[in-house]
Amino acid sequence: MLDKLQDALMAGKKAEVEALVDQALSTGVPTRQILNEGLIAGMEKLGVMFKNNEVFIPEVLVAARAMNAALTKLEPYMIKEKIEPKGLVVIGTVKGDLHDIGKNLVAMMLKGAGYKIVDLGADVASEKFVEAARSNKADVVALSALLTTTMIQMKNVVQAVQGSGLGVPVIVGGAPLTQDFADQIGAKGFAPDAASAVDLVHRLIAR
Ligand code: B1M
Repeated sequence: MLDKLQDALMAGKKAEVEALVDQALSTGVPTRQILNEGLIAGMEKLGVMFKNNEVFIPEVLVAARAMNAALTKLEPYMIKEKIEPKGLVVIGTVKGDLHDIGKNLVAMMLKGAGYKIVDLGADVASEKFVEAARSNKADVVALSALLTTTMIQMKNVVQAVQGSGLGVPVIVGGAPLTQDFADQIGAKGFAPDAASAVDLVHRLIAR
């Protein structure tokens, strides 16, 4: 049944995913197993396919929509069974930048990988990132920028987070960015796409 769930998720079949989650719950499959061996495993496979250009943004978006519906169903069980998220990531697009499609995709993939996400949206000032990292006890702060004129804002966020003494790593991504730029501004990592962002967060949190 969990293989079927993976397949339905990867195909973005929301109604089928919801029905399979209900069926798994009603036949006593543990919530953790549904989450790890069905949903997260399916999203991981899709992440690899996305990286290899075997699937594209629309497929990932429909799978993420199915994933969100399944997580909504599982949430009360996860709370009851005290299943902890793998970590908490504060994410947002930097000040002056309204592009949020890539950021949303990264947030969805991270959610799919088992992280709790605090999404601050787009056009977010550095102080907001710091406040959210502090109040949510973030493990990672992730920044997105799509404009050459706004990517420089990332340096302000890195400095603000470093200055706050929270010790939270800041990672960056977005079409105009490079690893060199990330190194120059003191970011703890750069991810060229959403699947790599998940790998990067895994590595940082495992440390
Ligand atoms: Co804008 N825009 N735009 N735009 N726009 C670009 C970015 C541009 C390249 C188009 C062009 O000229 N060819 C250009 C930027 C040029 C530059 O600076 N080098 C541009 C411009 C100039 C502008 C305006 C200034 C236009 C104007 O008004 N004169 C204006 C700026 C507004 C502002 O932000 N203040 C503007 C406005 C807009 C819209 C509002 C119309 C719309 C955004 C809608 C929205 O996001 N809600 C828009 C769009 C859609 C685009 C393009 C066409 C598509 C961007 C996109 O969503 N890509 C874009 C051209 C292009 O890229 N082909 C363009 C799909 C998305 C999934 O990819 O965001 O790269 P991407 O995300 C990837 C990775 O980069 C990475 O993972 C994602 C998934 O793989 N990633 C991360 C992203 N964030 C990450 C964070 C991480 C890790 C990885 O954290 C660790």
